[in-house]
Amino acid sequence: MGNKSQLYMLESCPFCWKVRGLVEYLNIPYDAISINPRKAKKLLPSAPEWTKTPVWVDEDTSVIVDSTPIMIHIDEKYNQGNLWNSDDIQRRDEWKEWVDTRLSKATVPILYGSLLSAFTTTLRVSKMEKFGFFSRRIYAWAGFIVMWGFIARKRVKSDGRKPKKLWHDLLDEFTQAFDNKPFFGGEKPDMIDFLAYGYVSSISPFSQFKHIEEHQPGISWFQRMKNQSKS
Ligand SMILES: N[C@@H](CCC(=O)N[C@@H](CS)C(=O)NCC(=O)O)C(=O)O
Repeated sequence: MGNKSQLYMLESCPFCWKVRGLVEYLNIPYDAISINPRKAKKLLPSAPEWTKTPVWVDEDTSVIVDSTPIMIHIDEKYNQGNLWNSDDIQRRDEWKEWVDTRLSKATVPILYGSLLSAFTTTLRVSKMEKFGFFSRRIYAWAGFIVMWGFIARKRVKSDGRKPKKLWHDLLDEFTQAFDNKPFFGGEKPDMIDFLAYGYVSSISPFSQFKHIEEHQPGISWFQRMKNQSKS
């Protein structure tokens, strides 16, 4: 018997949600290893060169890092590259870039963009992650100041839009690229759908997801993606 693949991850990490959505859709057996965020540098098999989550350890023990390359690897190895292959490489590559820069940068503003949302998010994250006894409490009570004050506030200010408006604009742009089909990939989702699905689903444990639910074409696509994973 070969080894089972492993995903080193954090529960609240959007990049980990990307990989999880894909492996669940493809029904690949794997062990999810949630790490203590403060111990990533010690616990990740890719450290010290790469100390970010997710890290994928394949059944043949090769270590792959960075969410999109991990997903392309998994698709190639377990799914004959069916999701990443495309008749229009230029469209695919442009949208990969768009999703991994525009959507990836929009998760922090919606989760931490005001003092209140930063507070509720940090409290929830402190419960989701495998912190130690003291660091859980420190994170819950001090983390929101850091996330809001040093990271999110600057991003919201430089964008100029309220986080909800930002997300609605992005979801407009994304769903309009479907050309009246149910998915970016057409009748079936492709890799671009899964990259985007990861970022959107990472917001789903938080109350701010209500802003996403108010975007009709966006949430309809999200539900279709969710149903795909179940079938
Ligand atoms: N480009 C990477 C980004 C991964 C990333 O930034 N992960 C965060 C957690 S959500 C992290 O590990 N941050 C710790 C650090 O930057 O040292 C990917 O797509 O996997």
